[in-house]
Amino acid sequence: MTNTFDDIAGYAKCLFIIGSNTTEQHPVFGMQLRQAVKQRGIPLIVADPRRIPITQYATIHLRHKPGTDTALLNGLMNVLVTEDLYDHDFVANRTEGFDDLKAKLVEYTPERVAEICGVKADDIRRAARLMAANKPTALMYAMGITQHTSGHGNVMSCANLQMLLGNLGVPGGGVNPLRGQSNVQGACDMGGLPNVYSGYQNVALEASHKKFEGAWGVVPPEDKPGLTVVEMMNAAIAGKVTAMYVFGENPMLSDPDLNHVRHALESLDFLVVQDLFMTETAQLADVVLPGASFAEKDGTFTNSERRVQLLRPALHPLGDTLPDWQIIAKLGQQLIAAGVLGERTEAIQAAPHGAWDYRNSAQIMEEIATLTPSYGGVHHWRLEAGKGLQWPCPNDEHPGTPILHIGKFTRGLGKLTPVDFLPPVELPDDEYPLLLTTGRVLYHYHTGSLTRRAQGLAAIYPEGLIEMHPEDAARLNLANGEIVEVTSRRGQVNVKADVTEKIQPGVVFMTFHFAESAANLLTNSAYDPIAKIPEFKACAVKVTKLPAGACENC
Ligand SMILES: Nc1nc2c(c(=O)[nH]1)N[C@H]1C(S)=C(S)[C@@H](COP(=O)(O)OP(=O)(O)OC[C@H]3O[C@@H](n4cnc5c(=O)[nH]c(N)nc54)[C@H](O)[C@@H]3O)O[C@H]1N2
Ligand SMILES: Nc1nc2c(c(=O)[nH]1)N[C@H]1C(S)=C(S)[C@@H](COP(=O)(O)OP(=O)(O)OC[C@H]3O[C@@H](n4cnc5c(=O)[nH]c(N)nc54)[C@H](O)[C@@H]3O)O[C@H]1N2
Ligand SMILES: [Mo]
Repeated sequence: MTNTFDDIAGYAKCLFIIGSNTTEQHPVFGMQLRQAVKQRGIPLIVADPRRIPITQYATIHLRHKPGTDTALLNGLMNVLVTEDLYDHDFVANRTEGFDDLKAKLVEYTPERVAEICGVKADDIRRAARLMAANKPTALMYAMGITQHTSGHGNVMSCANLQMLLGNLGVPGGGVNPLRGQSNVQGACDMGGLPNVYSGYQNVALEASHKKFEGAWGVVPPEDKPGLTVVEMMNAAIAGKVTAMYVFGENPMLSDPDLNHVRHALESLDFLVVQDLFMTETAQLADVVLPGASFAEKDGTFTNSERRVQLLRPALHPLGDTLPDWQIIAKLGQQLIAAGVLGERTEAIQAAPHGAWDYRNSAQIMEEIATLTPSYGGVHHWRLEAGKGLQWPCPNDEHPGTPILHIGKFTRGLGKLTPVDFLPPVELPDDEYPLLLTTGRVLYHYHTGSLTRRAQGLAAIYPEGLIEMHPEDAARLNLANGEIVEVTSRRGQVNVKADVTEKIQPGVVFMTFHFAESAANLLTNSAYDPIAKIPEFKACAVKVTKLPAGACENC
């Protein structure tokens, strides 16, 4: 996020939520946003193909077709330019590329966009005018924007819109991707990505290569960034990846196209899974290592607003489990001791941070501060004292950075980039006539390995459902609660129908929480060429009603 939860809740004059089910998936921030609307009376615009809890507070709900976000955002910007409502000062002083963007926006008149997206042209005009009249607008997005083959273009379009409105570098504004897992921001910050070291230092740059080689004694070749998840699965099938170490993930339910994933994992010579539970993925493993949960360890979590916070254990690790870093450090030490690293062993042993002999997590944080400019001033002793620190925090005197891009962007001028609308790669046709989009509900977390063990949650939300509009259900002569078979080009599942007007005609929605009706048997592993994120939010399916009693296990 460029901004913070509190400055958005306190100072935004308008909210624009696109592709985020905020009150169900980020309930605390969702509540803050709802309060801002109710208590400060600010307008709320929601762009989401479904009616979700927060849409009941919306001034305008743009209920567009899944996968048409770039068209919608271009349409909003078309109105800002045509009606001369954009921020001339900001565009002139802080950005470049306006003429190119303007030339592209001409193609996206509200009428044309209305047709692509299935919304009213006048609603697009009203939404653009509301944002221009109530500055700043804070823009929030989540997986509804990113999980498309056009994901990076969608994100650039969000940035274009906020730059045209002059809403960056100010309290109450910003482009705010709501991060998902408790420490997904921290994992990315620490180089849990195939192309960067910690603090987004590019592996391809000689300077970062040298720096980390000096610190650790060994690093991967600089001209070879690693693979992303879908690429790894494809490489496993091609025999180019032969071993995998999976921890804190359950790809046998969470990755797209599960039949393909199973084939990939079964093609490996060696699979290690480190988890809290015997998950669907762990069942395929050669070795399972028992990790300890968040409640049993210390260290830090970095949240969505870039705030590094101290984590304190509430329990001792159960049984033989260990905090993940201790398992990894033991493995590191054993690899060195066993001599399997060959001629590199000496360089690793001689390097200042090569030995994997950390005493505690505070010492790891010191190594991070030494090697990572944006975390240079983050230490446990500082975190003990207060409410955490928001990066960039380059030195011990630095107070942290709540709002990014004040006065200047990292690259200097903000680049306005023309983006073409590209539809999802798979669209409904005669054979597969419905568009499936997938996501979550409040009561469950991802593959359910944690939440399906909680009796209370299982009682409230016991099984998977497919949301389907009454018009589509009528065509199948289907009543609420009946079982249907859902088929895509990749797989098939049986699931109970939730016939509801929350969803629009022609579109169906499933969660990926339930192994018994695993949505990812259906999804498409096609991915965005830049961000490499799979198209979880759009694929084509066919739904058929099963005769009563036809399904044994549902
Ligand atoms: N209770 C709960 N909370 C969670 C999680 C959980 O599993 N359970 N997971 C966490 C994680 S890791 C993440 S990433 C976040 C995800 O948080 P969100 O992204 O908010 O959750 P999703 O349900 O994936 O999808 C969000 C919205 O996108 C909409 N949508 C679908 N297709 C499109 C489209 O084409 N365009 C647009 N604009 N919208 C579309 C859906 O209708 C849905 O309302 O939640 C986090 N919080
Ligand atoms: N169809 C569809 N698929 C999706 C998505 C979607 O919207 N639609 N969303 C995608 C997104 S945004 C995400 S983030 C992924 C999530 O996908 P995953 O991360 O694979 O899902 P989780 O169920 O959260 O799996 C996490 C695993 O980590 C284990 N675990 C928890 N804490 C710890 C720990 O401290 N240490 C260790 N070692 N293990 C631990 C849990 O037991 C669990 O098995 O799913 C993706 N898949
Ligand atoms: Mo996520």
